[in-house]
Amino acid sequence: QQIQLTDRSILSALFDRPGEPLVNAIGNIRFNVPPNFLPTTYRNVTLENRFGTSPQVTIPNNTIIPDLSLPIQLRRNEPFSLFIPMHRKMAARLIDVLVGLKKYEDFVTTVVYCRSLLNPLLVSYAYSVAILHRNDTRNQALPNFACINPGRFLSARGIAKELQERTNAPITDEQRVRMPIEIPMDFTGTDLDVEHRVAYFREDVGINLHHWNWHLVYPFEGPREVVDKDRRGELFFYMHQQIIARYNFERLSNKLKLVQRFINWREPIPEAYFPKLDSMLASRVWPPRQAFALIRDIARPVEQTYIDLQDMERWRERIFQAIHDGRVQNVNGSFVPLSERNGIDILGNILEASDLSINPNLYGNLHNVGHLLLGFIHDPDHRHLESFGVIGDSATAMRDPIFYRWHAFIDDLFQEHKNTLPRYTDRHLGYPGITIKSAELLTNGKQPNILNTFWQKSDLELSRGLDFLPQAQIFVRITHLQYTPFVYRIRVQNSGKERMGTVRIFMAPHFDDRGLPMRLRQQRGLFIELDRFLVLLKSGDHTFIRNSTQSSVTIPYERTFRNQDRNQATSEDTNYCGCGWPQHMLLPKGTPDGLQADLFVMVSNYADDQVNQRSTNMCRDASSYCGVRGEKYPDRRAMGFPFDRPPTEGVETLESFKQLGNGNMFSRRVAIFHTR
Ligand code: CUO
Repeated sequence: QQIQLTDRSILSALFDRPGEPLVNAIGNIRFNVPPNFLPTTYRNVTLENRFGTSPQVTIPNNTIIPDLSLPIQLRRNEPFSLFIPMHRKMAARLIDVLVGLKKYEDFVTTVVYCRSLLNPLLVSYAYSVAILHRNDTRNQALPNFACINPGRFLSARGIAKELQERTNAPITDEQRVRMPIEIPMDFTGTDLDVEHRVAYFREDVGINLHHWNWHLVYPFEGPREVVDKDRRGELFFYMHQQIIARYNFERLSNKLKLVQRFINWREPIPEAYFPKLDSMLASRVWPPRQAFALIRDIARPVEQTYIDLQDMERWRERIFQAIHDGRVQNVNGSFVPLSERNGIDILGNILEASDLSINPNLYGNLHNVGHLLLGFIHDPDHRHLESFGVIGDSATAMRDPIFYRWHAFIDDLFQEHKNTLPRYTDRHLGYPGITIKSAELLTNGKQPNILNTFWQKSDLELSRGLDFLPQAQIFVRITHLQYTPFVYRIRVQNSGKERMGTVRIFMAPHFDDRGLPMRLRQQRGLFIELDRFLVLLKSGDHTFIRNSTQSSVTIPYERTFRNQDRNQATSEDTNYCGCGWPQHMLLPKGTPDGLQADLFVMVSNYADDQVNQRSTNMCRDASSYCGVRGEKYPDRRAMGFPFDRPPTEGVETLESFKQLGNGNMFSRRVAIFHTR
């Protein structure tokens, strides 16, 4: 059966089994391609009979492929990282080509060509970015990346070995692949390493998927229309700030100290990390980092990467200077103020750095290069022929404790800027006439304001990602944190006329790592956003009920653990958007005797929140951390409002903070219980 190039199933098939050659019928489609599309080894191979019944697509012999001479230089079995400047250029070029192709058919044929001849990690990245950003493909489903590239999320070699062993077991083929392969929770370490207590968070598949997807939606390189999104620099700040806040909440749930910023770059790093991941694509084991490793200058001819720690120190000084001056210098030498409105956005692009950096020569590439220095800590001059560690790839970076220490340092720079801004007053915080009478958290049949977490097992189906294994379904079973869904019940009084309000819900730990109640100055950095939504406020009293599963920071559970069997694809696939915090990780773990936390609810004045735009996008359920694809960020306030700035002089506690405004802010103590 012949299918047309325009057949949508081709887009999805091209993600499958990225390490297998085209002649193997990828994603059950046979690709009949011109000889120049194939590596020399396969040029004379005819399509095998075993794929005889699969649909076939033919790519004409005279197909013209755009100039890919740069990205094709990355060999197929080499690791790929966006943090390596040379790789970054290759990716930018490939994205440029794929997004720039006007005709849909040309796009597809070019991807088929890339799929066959270019580095599969580079291709799956650039191809995903292109799908998200082309007008003719932006509604196409992106597959769950953990399912097509399990090596970066799970121990893939362990899975392959387990399957192999089962080949000789006295069970049927059907049973063999259907029996889920259980991945133990503690597969990377023991609690002898205190940091391992929060490994379940760092190694969570959903959290790592969120981070990978976020960086796909907000690439820092590529054509202008791909990079230049509304408030992308600010979102870089906010999304990562929230990761640190959430991680700290998790640490307090496990009796660990708060994250220590990584500021003294010339001191050994006590935290070790042994990822136990292996990339089947790049045929390597991800290198570990020993305890007390030291970062050194990088000089690696293989990636043409040369970085001195001194450069980093200079960039840091210049950025601090600019923050304290309240202005940055652009390439023409003129000054641009770091204003209340968009200073944080300018700074985000400078720090990351993205292509939008106002002056890359002056301010460098601090955050990205940090990932690189840490990633090559075990082999800075390539004498051992080793590649980067997990911190060097956005799909794996969050597994390593150093990720949080590095980002806590980056966040500290952003806070340095926030400290220079005027404090919020009644005028910003209040909503005259609107009073919150009460706010409660209700879990079915339980005492109010008590939340519960527990361990849950879920399955992922990996047949699309395990190269050269049988085409049957393969399930792995993983154990992850989960919470019992709850509702917010919020009573609001409107003593004026009908209007709109934005409900903002946050939560923070009540006690610090010494067991003392937190001052707001410290606590404000630990507030995690739980939800944000609009309400219509008619005159009088209202009770709003909102489900925790509706949260504006999360994507539904099914998007993390969705069955990836192509035959069971649902219509939800067509507007699948992967960016968003996983629903199962909405709450921190808590403790067996109940972790004390402060719930904060605010109704802010919609007149100050409103963004004028007509919204059509279906892909908006995680807008707090991910924005809305193709639209402006749907909230005009500074991200993290009202906790993004330090409180005014004299306001020391959350209690006194909520006295500002006019009763439109509310807080109460809640507790999170964890059951084993
Ligand atoms: Cu997301 Cu450092 O930016 O990993």
